[in-house]
Amino acid sequence: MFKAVLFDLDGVITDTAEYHYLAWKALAQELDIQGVDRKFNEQLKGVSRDDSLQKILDLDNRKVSPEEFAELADRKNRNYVEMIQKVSPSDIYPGILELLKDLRENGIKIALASASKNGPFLLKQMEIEDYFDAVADPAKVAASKPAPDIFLAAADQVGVAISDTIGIEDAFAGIEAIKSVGAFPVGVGKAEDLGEDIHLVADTSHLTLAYLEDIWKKR
Ligand code: B16
Ligand code: MG
Repeated sequence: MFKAVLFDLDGVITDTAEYHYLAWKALAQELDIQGVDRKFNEQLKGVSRDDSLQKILDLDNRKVSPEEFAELADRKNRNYVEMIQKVSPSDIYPGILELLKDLRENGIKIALASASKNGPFLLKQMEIEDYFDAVADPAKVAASKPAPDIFLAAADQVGVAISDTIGIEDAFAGIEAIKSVGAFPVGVGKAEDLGEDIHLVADTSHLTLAYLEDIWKKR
């Protein structure tokens, strides 16, 4: 049986993926850069703040100084942080709290493998930080998703071999990261965004311990 579950945050535990999208869209509008729509946004999911900004600037071949780049990233984050102040336990996606409880009762380790530097704040807002045996720090890993570093760090922090873990993700970049190191991926979303070759759930209400045990056995 698997020994740990490595959770993505934005788009898996709660709907902050939407706030990231709205904050990037607002920034792009201020910069008069076209093309930050929902389809393009799929490319930003799971991608670090700086890499996301670079992808947006590249849409318009826009070149900015390092100082301006830092200011833009900071501006987006300030807007995003304002949006997430009201996040509360009622924003936890369906089924996630039950899954956290069941994992804990069954001695399965729980770790956060989010690219977001706002992850610890959000866990606190949702009052679920005590369920997490470890929170990997995205500021300390060399490369962001689709590199596997954050998942490797999360598995390492709970003392479980990566091959004994399930990684749950809503982003293509995250699924790539999980696959590349032999963890077992479960996607939240659509095959057209995440691929045909992995187990997918349409929404988190299907993410029960029984479901994870079942697909693990059949892998
Ligand atoms: P921050 P995840 C990712 O979180 C988001 O999907 C992505 O849109 C965001 O740019 C990234 O975190 C960095 O977030 O700006 O808050 O540090 O999906 O890996 O939980
Ligand atoms: Mg995500």
